[in-house]
Amino acid sequence: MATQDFPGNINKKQEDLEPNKEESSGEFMTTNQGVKVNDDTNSLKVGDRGPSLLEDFILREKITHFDHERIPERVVHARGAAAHGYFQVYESMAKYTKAKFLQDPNVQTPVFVRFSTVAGSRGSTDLARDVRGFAVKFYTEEGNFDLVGNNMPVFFIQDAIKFPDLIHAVKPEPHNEIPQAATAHDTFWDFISLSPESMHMIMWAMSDRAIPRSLRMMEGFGVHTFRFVNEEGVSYFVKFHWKPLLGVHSVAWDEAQKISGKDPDFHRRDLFEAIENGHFPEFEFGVQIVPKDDEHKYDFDLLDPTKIIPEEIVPVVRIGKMVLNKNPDNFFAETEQVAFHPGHIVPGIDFTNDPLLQGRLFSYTDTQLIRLGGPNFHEIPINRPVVPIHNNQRDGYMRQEINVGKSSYHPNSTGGGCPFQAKMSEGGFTSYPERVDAHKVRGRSKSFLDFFSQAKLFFNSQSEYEQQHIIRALRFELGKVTIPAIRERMVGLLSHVNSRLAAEVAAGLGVDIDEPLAPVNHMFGADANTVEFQPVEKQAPIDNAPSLSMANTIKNTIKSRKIAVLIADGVDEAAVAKVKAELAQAEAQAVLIGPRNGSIVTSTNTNIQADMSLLTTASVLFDAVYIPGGDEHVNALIADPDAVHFVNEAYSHCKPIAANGEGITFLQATYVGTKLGSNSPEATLGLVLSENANSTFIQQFIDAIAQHRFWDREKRDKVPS
Ligand code: HDD
Repeated sequence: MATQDFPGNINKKQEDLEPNKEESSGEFMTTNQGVKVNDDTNSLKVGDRGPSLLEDFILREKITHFDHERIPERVVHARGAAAHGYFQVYESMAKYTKAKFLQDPNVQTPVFVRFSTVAGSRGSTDLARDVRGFAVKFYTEEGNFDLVGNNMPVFFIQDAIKFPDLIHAVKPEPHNEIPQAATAHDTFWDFISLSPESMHMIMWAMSDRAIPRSLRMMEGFGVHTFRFVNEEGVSYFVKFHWKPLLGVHSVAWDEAQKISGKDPDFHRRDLFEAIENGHFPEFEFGVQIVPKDDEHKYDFDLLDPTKIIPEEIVPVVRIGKMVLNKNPDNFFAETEQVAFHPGHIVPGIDFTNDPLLQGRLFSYTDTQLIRLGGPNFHEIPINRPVVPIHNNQRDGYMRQEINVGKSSYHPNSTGGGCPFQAKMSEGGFTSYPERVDAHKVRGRSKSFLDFFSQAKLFFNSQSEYEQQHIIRALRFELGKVTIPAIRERMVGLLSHVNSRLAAEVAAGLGVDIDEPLAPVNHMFGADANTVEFQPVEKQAPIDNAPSLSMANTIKNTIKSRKIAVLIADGVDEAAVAKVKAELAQAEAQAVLIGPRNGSIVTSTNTNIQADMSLLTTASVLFDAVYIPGGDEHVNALIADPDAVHFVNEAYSHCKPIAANGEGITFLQATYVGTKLGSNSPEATLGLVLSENANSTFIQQFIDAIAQHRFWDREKRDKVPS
């Protein structure tokens, strides 16, 4: 039985939030005590020009509330955007887990998902080179399950005790609070250069995965190995994945930096607008399942969060789908106050002994206590489960619940023994009875000492252009490091991943690689420099994992893509209308960009409206560009340096560009013109030209947009942009 009918955007969580919503339309203004206010713009004074009176409770209340509006931002993942939606399993997973939300394909479980960057402050840019948080709160019939993951499947460190150090190193430097939302600085790379265990994650973070085109176009990962437990008590290891149905796509680094200036809210806006336009983000939920007895079957440790299980070894089975179909009503109340915790699990799911996960289990409640101000943060509407809460916890700041009766302890007889404990058969959570028999040690397992084999596997699995992007990212990042020894140590570490990678990065940095430094391992305490705790050189069991390359992602849709159409007076209206309509058919959005806002007079003397002007937008905010025909229009574009720049920049970021009729003459006047007729196949990739804006031309353009980018153009040259 379905918990809710989803059409109409109402699910159980939405209904639960409803009583807390406030809508002022048609209402009188009141104080917080409900007293109607007759003047909200003048304080109470002694005469018109006299001092304000302390008795002005309206003034005092308003200013006091304002003074206390801010709460601490999250210590990491401060910048984020979120959405509501639902999750539905494709078929029962009873064989592996008893978790109720994974049993019935007819049940839709409400979710709230928050995407984030890690390092920047709340007001920082969306397009920082950074890991993206991917946190999902499932409001299940058995309580809340939070899957607090990232868009990369591994992590920088193996033990939570290093997390404060990692974050201190990546955050702006403490003496001058520079740089904001960036890893390209001394302290981050100093830490990394002394932490060889980070090398696999560094490959991901330097890849284009760190600069997604959209929050809707990135994968998500639970990172740690978790457990499934079925009704019989049999346990399986499980890795969680989210697979976006729009594919995994990124922007160029130069583009990311420019978007950060032109629209620092780019990802947040993209998510919000997509949902408002009915292009609901969809992610399939995937699991990699490993039977308990196979725990030691692999050449890496399942408990090591710097390792993946390659999909080529254990396939990802897609078991359900999440659809995000409603924007929050209020950013602060929902997106800011939502409190995730990897320790929020439900029967059928359990932890493993991954030392990073174990530390996280402490950190998340602790952080909410300071961030949200006390132990009752679970009562904030966005955080409360859709099932009732009954226990003997009481009081504390801002308590909302009015617990009735005189018993607040267990066992009791005054309350008839209630609330009762639930047996496992009644749904009571029972931890998986893993047997652990060992000495207490402050140390790390030697099975965690292979730091390079999966970094190698990742680099080797990338396409040529992706490898080049990693090399350039490292040149950029390390090029901003001011201490030569840090760069040298990094080149030393890179040489353990791939010699060409190290050589090319070194060449860009002017580092002599004849003698790369051996990896220094400062991570393992007193034992670090003993022979037995040195990094182990291993070969991954496979040389290449195609699933790791974004070149192999889905490229069959242009749904929700934004296409710039450059127009000026004299534009061919029929062409604009036809292209716009056919792009809309393919669920993409054409945005008309004029030399000014407002009406543009077409070649047939009609008027069309420019959606934006060249002053208010930029090519970096679009996926592709189209230049229609029209003599006068083309002459105007040729004479407009901003229009020429728009196209040059789109070309340099390898985007599809289409032109028809006189639009081609305009292209000839840009840098792209030097490529037209070129016999280099790469140079003209993604250029779609035709005399007429007929359907074949438009289909070719659509096919080109679906390809996302023509990165091979970069092989030829780099355009000034
Ligand atoms: Fe964390 C927030 C993901 C390791 C301590 N983390 C936070 C968020 C995400 C992650 C997505 C934002 C949640 C939101 O949107 O509110 N964190 C991860 C992943 C990790 C990881 C995938 C490794 C696999 N985190 C990690 C460690 C620690 C923390 C090892 C501490 C020992 N993380 C926190 C935190 C945050 C947080 C300080 C800040 C705000 C919050 O929790 O609610 O407790």
